Amino acid sequence: MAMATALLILLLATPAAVLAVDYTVGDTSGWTQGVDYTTWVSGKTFSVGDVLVFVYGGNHKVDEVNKSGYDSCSTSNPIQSFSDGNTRINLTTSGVKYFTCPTAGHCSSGMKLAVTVTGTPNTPSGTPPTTPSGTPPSGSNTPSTNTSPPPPPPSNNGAGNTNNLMFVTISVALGVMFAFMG
Ligand SMILES: [Cu+2]
Repeated sequence: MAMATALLILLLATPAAVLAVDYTVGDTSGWTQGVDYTTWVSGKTFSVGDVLVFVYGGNHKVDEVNKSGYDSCSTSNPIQSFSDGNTRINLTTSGVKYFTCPTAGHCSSGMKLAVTVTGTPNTPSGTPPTTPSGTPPSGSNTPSTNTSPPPPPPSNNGAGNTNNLMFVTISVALGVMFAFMG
């Protein structure tokens, strides 16, 4: 029973883990100039466990900055700096995360991103987890009007006794089945 419960919990927990979302910043445009990242962010919900993926060419970089760095497009004090062209930022904490491109003029022309991360991991919306049902599948109930099987004849032969018991059991099962159908 403990095993079954563990399996059930695993099954219920798995979809939540799968729902962690990778967000490619700017979608197909990627991390570049000429994309309005305020528009890109709007309508999206970012949760702890999600990932921001920055895809960009060699003349761009990704700096994670604080709010003042974001507001002023300052490149002097980044929290983290990346230039590998394919940067995955794991959103591990809630709060607002700020990113800019430190290449001269890029941030001030709009290459900046502010993402609000909510504290709870993504859960399926509108679909509450299914609870295990206590009722057995229909049709498994045996009719209560059946006569109980006759006791097997006593026998000193162990093998014969087992065979008789099997025969009686099968006969009764068939009888019950036909009675039930007919
Ligand atoms: Cu840039």
